[in-house]
Amino acid sequence: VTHGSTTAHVVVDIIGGVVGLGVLTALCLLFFSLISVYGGRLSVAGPAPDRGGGQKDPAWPSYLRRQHKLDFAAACRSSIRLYDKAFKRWWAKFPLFIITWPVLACAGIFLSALIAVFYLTQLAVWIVADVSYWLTAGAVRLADTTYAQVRRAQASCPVCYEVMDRPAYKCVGCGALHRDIRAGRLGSVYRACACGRRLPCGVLRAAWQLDAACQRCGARMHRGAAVLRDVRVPVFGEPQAGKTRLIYAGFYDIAGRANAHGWEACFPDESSQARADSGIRQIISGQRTAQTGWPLEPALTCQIGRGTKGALLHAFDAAGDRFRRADGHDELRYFEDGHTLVFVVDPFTVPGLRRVIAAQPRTDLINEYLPAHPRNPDDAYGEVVSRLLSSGTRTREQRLAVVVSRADVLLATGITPPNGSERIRGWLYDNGLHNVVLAAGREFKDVRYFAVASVDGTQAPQPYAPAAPFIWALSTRGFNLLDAPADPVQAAVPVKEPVA
Ligand SMILES: Nc1nc2c(ncn2[C@@H]2O[C@H](COP(=O)(O)OP(=O)(O)O)[C@@H](O)[C@H]2O)c(=O)[nH]1
Ligand SMILES: [Mg+2]
Ligand SMILES: [Zn+2]
Ligand SMILES: [Zn+2]
Repeated sequence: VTHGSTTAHVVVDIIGGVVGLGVLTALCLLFFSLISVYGGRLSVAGPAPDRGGGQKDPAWPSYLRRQHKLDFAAACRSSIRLYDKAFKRWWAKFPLFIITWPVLACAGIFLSALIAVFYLTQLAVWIVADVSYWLTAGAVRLADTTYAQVRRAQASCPVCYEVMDRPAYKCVGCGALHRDIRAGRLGSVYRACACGRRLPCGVLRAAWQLDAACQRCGARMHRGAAVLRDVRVPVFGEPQAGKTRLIYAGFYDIAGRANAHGWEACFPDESSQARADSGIRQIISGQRTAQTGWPLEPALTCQIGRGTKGALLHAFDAAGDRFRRADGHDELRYFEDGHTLVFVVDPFTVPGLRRVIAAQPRTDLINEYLPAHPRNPDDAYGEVVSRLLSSGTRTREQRLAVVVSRADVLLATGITPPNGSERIRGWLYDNGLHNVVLAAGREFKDVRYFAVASVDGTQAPQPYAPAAPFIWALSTRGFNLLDAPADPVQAAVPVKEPVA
């Protein structure tokens, strides 16, 4: 107190000192508690990991959902605890409390004020952050939903044939399954797995960055499943009709055409790759395809193109003998979700053709291909389709490709299969396949007829390319492999008058 100062000045100075001290104390307490909360996260003992009631995915909900509230409460609690402790120190006891308690009381007021300011600030931050969180999450979700709707995107399990809107995804860190990877309360752009690993949100990104697993059986699914177009083609027909060979030759042909048009084509899983390798080797070398039954699982899958422009083409070989087993119900599962069913007809079992060929002088070729006791394909068709219908398959929503195999052998015996769906249909009808022709038109949404030679696509006699039924199946799902005008797909070109 300098000379000349008045009593009023002294009072002001004392009040100023006390207030300043209080502010400093409160600030220190607050900073200390903040550091203890956020620095080590040690004092956040209370807040347990919030899995977000009802959420099955092993991920932490976004910080903005609940954790921020818990952290705020913890910060307040620890600063109040520190403040409380101050009253138990020696300098707060008799007789010093006469000085320290007023100081502490002031500090308490400032502490409350600071907590209030802190609350308002974090509330404002939270509101802004939450709004932008939901805007981002909404955008990511919308992109997913729009894509799925527009592209009718689905994913199918190569092992159990389950078809799902989106697969589950495995965490890169701990392998835990995330069943709903879409943006939501667990994350907008990224989510944190329970193990701490950051995973992308939304199918459009997860499909390429994470390993997909079947929602039903957990089997590994193809990379890009649910973003790539999923085209499912069950192939059925009598034993020896030519199903297996059609699939190999067709896929080989598809891959060749894809490459010629600048698409990449591959067999995206080991099992498909291994079987395609041996199957295609037989096609190229012109050998007969092995008689061994093709194990039903998994499907043979070919990927054409990449990213959002690509497609996965799955062919299911429904070995004929399995069909007749009474207990074979589960083996028909993949028919239910098939887009285009392929019914393979051995022309040497078609009554009319058979009569013509049998009347010819015997050659080795005829001896080899003319079965002694053929079953009429009409019966095979009826058996399968009635079973499908009785098991609840909605065939009216599916397409059917009726494929006459062995066009190359027919040509060698002097019979030229007609060209074009309508003509093949008439030809089969005239040769005794009334049931197939009439029933198929009633039972399926759309029926196309093909004649194919299941041989190396580059050597297939035109227009009997084995890829044709698959190209049609792809095109009905919006994937057009061939844009070239001179495309040899029989079904895709309108029926023209025969060239003289
Ligand atoms: N030349 C020729 N042979 C075929 C054709 N389709 C099938 N085969 C042969 O017919 C036999 C039975 O074919 P496969 O595909 O195993 O019949 P699946 O029992 O229906 O699977 C095999 O020896 C094949 O090589 C074809 O289009 N042309
Ligand atoms: Mg077979
Ligand atoms: Zn994890
Ligand atoms: Zn599965």
